[in-house]
Amino acid sequence: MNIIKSAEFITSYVRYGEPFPDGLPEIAVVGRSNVGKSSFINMLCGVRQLARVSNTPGRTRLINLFRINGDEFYIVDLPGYGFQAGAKSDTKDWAAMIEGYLCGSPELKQVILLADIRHAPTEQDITMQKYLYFNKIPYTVIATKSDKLSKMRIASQLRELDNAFGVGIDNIIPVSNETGYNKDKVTEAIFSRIRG
Ligand SMILES: Nc1nc2c(ncn2[C@@H]2O[C@H](COP(=O)(O)OP(=O)(O)O)[C@@H](O)[C@H]2O)c(=O)[nH]1
Ligand SMILES: [Mg+2]
Repeated sequence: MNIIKSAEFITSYVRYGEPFPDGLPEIAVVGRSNVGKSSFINMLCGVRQLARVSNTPGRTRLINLFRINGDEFYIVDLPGYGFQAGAKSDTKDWAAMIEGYLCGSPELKQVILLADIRHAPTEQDITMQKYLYFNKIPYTVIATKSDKLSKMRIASQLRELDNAFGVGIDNIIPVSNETGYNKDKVTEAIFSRIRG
């Protein structure tokens, strides 16, 4: 059965230096600050406070590692981008850290790129998507906060996101981290990468 039965916070890293222990497959979550990364991980794992849901954007500048189903795979929570309060050098450090991980990890199976369904993607979202595409890193676009829109608005915003990302509308999954909408679909997508 493709189901997340247990999830455990392992540790945080200031930078990606060497591969994570045990060589488990990895699923990484990226997106701008406040898009709902922590909430998404909590929703997916069914644990309310697993990843700290922060109300202060930009606070989480660490790579957080979660181990799923005992020793089946890792979820890697990458620091969010797009927070302007930091110094320029912070942005550079951030890029080096993320790129170091995305191109350096031998076990990375899939990146989950989160976008807020209510807004057009930012320049950084597009940069990230292109980076994944050109580096041939498998990725899925997931649109958070769908509970804030009507069914009709969800459909039109998905078209909008597809226009910007160009991944095909069927490849963007709308979710709600509040209600758990499409949790099954996302879980399937993850397990098909881990076990497929
Ligand atoms: N309504 C709604 N709020 C959400 C959803 N996902 C996240 N949020 C809220 O958005 C804010 C930022 O979420 P967080 O998970 O900390 O984002 P992160 O910075 O990407 O880790 C919090 O106030 C969350 O409660 C969602 O799917 N629906
Ligand atoms: Mg977070």
